[in-house]
Amino acid sequence: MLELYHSLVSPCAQKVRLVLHEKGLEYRSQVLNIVAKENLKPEYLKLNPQGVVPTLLHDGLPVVESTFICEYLDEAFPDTPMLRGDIHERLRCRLWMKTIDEKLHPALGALAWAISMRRQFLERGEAAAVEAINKVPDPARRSRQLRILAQGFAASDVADAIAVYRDMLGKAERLLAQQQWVSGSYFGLADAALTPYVHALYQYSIQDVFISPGGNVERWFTEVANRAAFEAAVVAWVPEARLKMLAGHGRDCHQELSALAAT
Ligand SMILES: N[C@@H](CCC(=O)N[C@@H](CS)C(=O)NCC(=O)O)C(=O)O
Repeated sequence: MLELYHSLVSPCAQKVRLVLHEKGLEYRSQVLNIVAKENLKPEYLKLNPQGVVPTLLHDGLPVVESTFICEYLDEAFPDTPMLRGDIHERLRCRLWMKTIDEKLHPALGALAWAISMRRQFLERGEAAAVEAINKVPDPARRSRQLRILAQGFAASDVADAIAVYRDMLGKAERLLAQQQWVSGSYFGLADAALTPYVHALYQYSIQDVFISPGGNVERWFTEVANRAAFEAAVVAWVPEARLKMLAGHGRDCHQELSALAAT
Protein backbone atom coordinates (compact mmCIF):
# COMPACT_ATOMS: atom_id res chain seq x y z
CA MET A 1 0.00 0.00 0.00
CA LEU A 2 1.12 3.54 -0.79
CA GLU A 3 0.46 6.32 1.69
CA LEU A 4 1.56 9.92 1.04
CA TYR A 5 2.18 12.51 3.74
CA HIS A 6 1.97 15.79 1.89
CA SER A 7 0.55 19.29 1.88
CA LEU A 8 -1.82 20.91 -0.58
CA VAL A 9 0.37 23.43 -2.42
CA SER A 10 3.88 22.20 -1.58
CA PRO A 11 5.87 21.92 -4.85
CA CYS A 12 7.65 18.76 -3.71
CA ALA A 13 4.31 17.16 -2.85
CA GLN A 14 2.84 18.25 -6.20
CA LYS A 15 5.79 16.68 -7.99
CA VAL A 16 5.28 13.32 -6.26
CA ARG A 17 1.50 13.44 -6.78
CA LEU A 18 2.11 14.14 -10.50
CA VAL A 19 4.23 10.99 -10.74
CA LEU A 20 1.65 8.94 -8.81
CA HIS A 21 -1.14 10.12 -11.12
CA GLU A 22 0.88 9.85 -14.35
CA LYS A 23 1.66 6.25 -13.38
CA GLY A 24 -1.95 5.57 -12.38
CA LEU A 25 -1.03 4.56 -8.81
CA GLU A 26 -3.53 4.69 -5.99
CA TYR A 27 -2.45 6.12 -2.65
CA ARG A 28 -3.85 6.98 0.72
CA SER A 29 -3.50 10.69 1.51
CA GLN A 30 -2.38 12.19 4.81
CA VAL A 31 -2.45 15.98 4.49
CA LEU A 32 -0.26 18.00 6.88
CA ASN A 33 -0.80 21.71 7.48
CA ILE A 34 2.68 23.21 7.21
CA VAL A 35 1.56 26.71 8.23
CA ALA A 36 0.41 25.11 11.52
CA LYS A 37 3.78 23.24 11.46
CA GLU A 38 2.12 19.81 11.71
CA ASN A 39 5.25 18.64 9.86
CA LEU A 40 7.30 19.22 13.02
CA LYS A 41 5.24 16.95 15.30
CA PRO A 42 7.36 14.20 16.91
CA GLU A 43 5.42 11.37 15.26
CA TYR A 44 6.06 12.86 11.78
CA LEU A 45 9.74 13.57 12.56
CA LYS A 46 10.12 9.81 13.11
CA LEU A 47 9.21 9.31 9.43
CA ASN A 48 10.98 12.38 8.09
CA PRO A 49 13.75 13.67 10.42
CA GLN A 50 14.05 16.94 8.42
CA GLY A 51 10.39 17.64 9.15
CA VAL A 52 9.51 18.33 5.53
CA VAL A 53 6.83 17.04 3.21
CA PRO A 54 6.41 14.79 1.31
CA THR A 55 7.06 11.37 2.77
CA LEU A 56 5.87 8.22 1.03
CA LEU A 57 5.13 5.07 3.00
CA HIS A 58 5.33 1.96 0.83
CA ASP A 59 4.00 -1.01 2.77
CA GLY A 60 5.06 0.86 5.91
CA LEU A 61 8.60 1.72 4.68
CA PRO A 62 9.22 5.48 4.73
CA VAL A 63 10.77 7.00 1.61
CA VAL A 64 11.87 10.66 1.90
CA GLU A 65 13.21 13.31 -0.51
CA SER A 66 10.76 14.03 -3.32
CA THR A 67 13.17 13.21 -6.15
CA PHE A 68 14.12 9.92 -4.54
CA ILE A 69 10.43 9.19 -4.00
CA CYS A 70 9.79 9.79 -7.73
CA GLU A 71 12.68 7.54 -8.78
CA TYR A 72 11.61 4.95 -6.20
CA LEU A 73 8.07 4.91 -7.62
CA ASP A 74 9.44 4.63 -11.16
CA GLU A 75 11.54 1.61 -10.16
CA ALA A 76 8.98 -0.05 -7.91
CA PHE A 77 6.20 0.35 -10.52
CA PRO A 78 7.98 0.12 -13.89
CA ASP A 79 4.80 0.26 -16.04
CA THR A 80 4.63 3.70 -17.70
CA PRO A 81 8.33 4.47 -17.07
CA MET A 82 9.08 8.15 -16.51
CA LEU A 83 12.87 8.01 -16.84
CA ARG A 84 13.48 6.68 -20.35
CA GLY A 85 15.98 6.80 -23.17
CA ASP A 86 19.66 5.96 -23.19
CA ILE A 87 22.06 6.52 -20.31
CA HIS A 88 22.89 10.07 -21.49
CA GLU A 89 19.24 11.09 -21.78
CA ARG A 90 18.56 9.71 -18.30
CA LEU A 91 21.61 11.58 -16.99
CA ARG A 92 20.32 14.87 -18.44
CA CYS A 93 16.97 14.34 -16.71
CA ARG A 94 18.70 13.63 -13.41
CA LEU A 95 20.75 16.80 -13.77
CA TRP A 96 17.56 18.83 -14.24
CA MET A 97 16.03 17.17 -11.19
CA LYS A 98 19.11 17.86 -9.06
CA THR A 99 19.33 21.52 -10.14
CA ILE A 100 15.61 22.01 -9.53
CA ASP A 101 15.99 20.57 -5.99
CA GLU A 102 19.14 22.49 -5.17
CA LYS A 103 18.42 25.85 -6.83
CA LEU A 104 14.82 26.32 -7.92
CA HIS A 105 13.30 24.82 -4.77
CA PRO A 106 14.96 27.26 -2.33
CA ALA A 107 14.29 30.05 -4.84
CA LEU A 108 10.56 29.31 -4.82
CA GLY A 109 10.75 29.01 -1.02
CA ALA A 110 12.13 32.56 -0.86
CA LEU A 111 9.50 33.93 -3.28
CA ALA A 112 6.64 32.10 -1.57
CA TRP A 113 7.79 33.37 1.83
CA ALA A 114 8.10 36.97 0.67
CA ILE A 115 4.78 36.90 -1.20
CA SER A 116 2.53 34.87 1.04
CA MET A 117 3.95 32.72 3.86
CA ARG A 118 5.30 35.80 5.68
CA ARG A 119 1.81 37.32 5.66
CA GLN A 120 0.20 34.10 6.82
CA PHE A 121 2.70 33.72 9.68
CA LEU A 122 2.51 37.37 10.76
CA GLU A 123 -1.26 37.09 11.09
CA ARG A 124 -0.53 35.06 14.23
CA GLY A 125 1.83 37.75 15.59
CA GLU A 126 5.58 38.12 15.14
CA ALA A 127 6.56 36.36 18.38
CA ALA A 128 4.46 33.27 17.52
CA ALA A 129 5.89 33.26 13.98
CA VAL A 130 9.50 33.40 15.23
CA GLU A 131 8.79 30.68 17.79
CA ALA A 132 7.32 28.39 15.08
CA ILE A 133 10.20 29.03 12.64
CA ASN A 134 12.82 28.42 15.34
CA LYS A 135 11.62 24.80 15.48
CA VAL A 136 12.58 24.16 11.81
CA PRO A 137 15.39 21.55 12.00
CA ASP A 138 17.39 22.65 8.91
CA PRO A 139 19.52 25.71 9.87
CA ALA A 140 19.69 27.13 6.31
CA ARG A 141 15.91 26.94 5.87
CA ARG A 142 15.36 28.35 9.37
CA SER A 143 17.64 31.37 8.76
CA ARG A 144 16.07 32.05 5.35
CA GLN A 145 12.56 32.02 6.81
CA LEU A 146 13.59 34.30 9.72
CA ARG A 147 15.36 36.72 7.33
CA ILE A 148 12.36 36.99 5.04
CA LEU A 149 9.97 37.27 7.99
CA ALA A 150 11.98 40.26 9.23
CA GLN A 151 12.87 41.93 5.91
CA GLY A 152 10.30 40.81 3.33
CA PHE A 153 11.35 41.68 -0.24
CA ALA A 154 14.46 43.47 1.05
CA ALA A 155 16.00 40.13 2.09
CA SER A 156 18.82 39.23 -0.31
CA ASP A 157 17.25 35.75 -0.69
CA VAL A 158 14.49 37.28 -2.83
CA ALA A 159 16.83 38.96 -5.35
CA ASP A 160 18.86 35.73 -5.49
CA ALA A 161 15.66 33.76 -6.10
CA ILE A 162 14.70 36.00 -9.02
CA ALA A 163 18.15 35.44 -10.57
CA VAL A 164 17.84 31.66 -10.17
CA TYR A 165 14.37 31.62 -11.74
CA ARG A 166 15.61 33.71 -14.69
CA ASP A 167 18.57 31.41 -15.24
CA MET A 168 16.64 28.15 -14.98
CA LEU A 169 13.70 29.29 -17.10
CA GLY A 170 16.14 30.66 -19.68
CA LYS A 171 17.72 27.20 -19.91
CA ALA A 172 14.29 25.60 -20.15
CA GLU A 173 13.29 28.07 -22.88
CA ARG A 174 16.32 27.04 -24.98
CA LEU A 175 15.86 23.31 -24.34
CA LEU A 176 12.16 23.41 -25.17
CA ALA A 177 12.97 25.03 -28.51
CA GLN A 178 14.52 21.68 -29.48
CA GLN A 179 12.23 19.14 -27.80
CA GLN A 180 8.61 18.85 -26.70
CA TRP A 181 9.29 17.99 -23.08
CA VAL A 182 12.07 18.69 -20.59
CA SER A 183 12.64 14.91 -20.41
CA GLY A 184 12.85 14.59 -24.23
CA SER A 185 10.03 13.15 -26.32
CA TYR A 186 7.83 12.14 -23.37
CA PHE A 187 6.47 13.71 -20.16
CA GLY A 188 8.90 12.28 -17.63
CA LEU A 189 10.39 12.82 -14.20
CA ALA A 190 12.19 16.02 -15.22
CA ASP A 191 8.88 17.51 -16.42
CA ALA A 192 7.11 16.46 -13.21
CA ALA A 193 9.97 18.07 -11.29
CA LEU A 194 9.76 21.41 -13.12
CA THR A 195 5.96 21.66 -13.28
CA PRO A 196 5.24 22.87 -9.70
CA TYR A 197 7.87 25.62 -9.96
CA VAL A 198 6.36 27.05 -13.13
CA HIS A 199 2.82 26.49 -11.88
CA ALA A 200 3.64 28.48 -8.72
CA LEU A 201 4.27 31.59 -10.85
CA TYR A 202 0.78 31.30 -12.34
CA GLN A 203 -0.66 30.55 -8.91
CA TYR A 204 0.73 33.84 -7.55
CA SER A 205 -0.18 35.68 -10.82
CA ILE A 206 3.46 36.67 -11.32
CA GLN A 207 4.15 34.58 -14.45
CA ASP A 208 4.58 37.71 -16.60
CA VAL A 209 7.68 38.65 -14.55
CA PHE A 210 9.43 35.44 -15.65
CA ILE A 211 7.77 33.84 -18.69
CA SER A 212 7.75 35.32 -22.20
CA PRO A 213 4.31 35.26 -23.83
CA GLY A 214 4.28 32.90 -26.80
CA GLY A 215 7.59 31.36 -25.74
CA ASN A 216 8.55 27.71 -25.33
CA VAL A 217 8.09 27.56 -21.56
CA GLU A 218 4.57 28.96 -21.96
CA ARG A 219 3.82 26.38 -24.71
CA TRP A 220 5.22 23.58 -22.49
CA PHE A 221 3.21 24.65 -19.45
CA THR A 222 -0.02 24.86 -21.48
CA GLU A 223 0.56 21.25 -22.58
CA VAL A 224 1.38 20.19 -19.00
CA ALA A 225 -1.75 21.89 -17.67
CA ASN A 226 -3.89 19.99 -20.22
CA ARG A 227 -2.77 16.61 -18.88
CA ALA A 228 -5.28 14.66 -16.80
CA ALA A 229 -2.62 14.04 -14.14
CA PHE A 230 -2.09 17.80 -13.67
CA GLU A 231 -5.76 18.29 -12.89
CA ALA A 232 -5.78 15.32 -10.49
CA ALA A 233 -2.40 15.94 -8.83
CA VAL A 234 -2.25 19.73 -8.66
CA VAL A 235 -5.51 21.56 -9.38
CA ALA A 236 -7.86 19.23 -7.50
CA TRP A 237 -5.95 19.63 -4.23
CA VAL A 238 -6.14 23.38 -3.92
CA PRO A 239 -9.40 24.75 -2.52
CA GLU A 240 -10.80 27.72 -4.46
CA ALA A 241 -10.48 30.05 -1.44
CA ARG A 242 -6.79 29.17 -1.05
CA LEU A 243 -6.15 29.82 -4.76
CA LYS A 244 -7.85 33.21 -4.52
CA MET A 245 -5.77 34.07 -1.45
CA LEU A 246 -2.47 33.11 -3.13
CA ALA A 247 -3.30 34.99 -6.34
CA GLY A 248 -4.32 38.01 -4.22
CA HIS A 249 -1.06 37.91 -2.25
CA GLY A 250 0.87 37.74 -5.54
CA ARG A 251 -1.06 40.65 -7.05
CA ASP A 252 -0.52 42.76 -3.93
CA CYS A 253 3.25 42.63 -4.33
CA HIS A 254 3.46 42.36 -8.13
CA GLN A 255 4.78 45.90 -8.44
CA GLU A 256 7.45 45.41 -5.77
CA LEU A 257 8.53 42.12 -7.35
CA SER A 258 8.62 43.56 -10.90
CA ALA A 259 10.69 46.51 -9.67
CA LEU A 260 13.16 44.17 -7.98
CA ALA A 261 13.32 41.97 -11.10
CA ALA A 262 14.06 45.06 -13.26
CA THR A 263 17.14 46.02 -11.20
N1 LIG B 1 14.46 18.17 -0.30
C1 LIG B 1 13.12 17.98 0.20
C2 LIG B 1 12.51 19.34 0.42
C3 LIG B 1 11.08 19.23 0.93
C4 LIG B 1 10.52 20.59 1.35
O1 LIG B 1 11.24 21.60 1.34
N2 LIG B 1 9.25 20.61 1.71
C5 LIG B 1 8.63 21.85 2.18
C6 LIG B 1 7.36 22.10 1.42
S1 LIG B 1 7.69 22.29 -0.30
C7 LIG B 1 8.28 21.72 3.64
O2 LIG B 1 7.95 20.66 4.11
N3 LIG B 1 8.37 22.83 4.38
C8 LIG B 1 8.05 22.80 5.76
C9 LIG B 1 8.67 23.91 6.54
O3 LIG B 1 9.31 24.76 5.96
O4 LIG B 1 8.49 23.88 7.77
C10 LIG B 1 12.33 17.13 -0.77
O5 LIG B 1 12.59 17.24 -1.98
O6 LIG B 1 11.46 16.35 -0.35
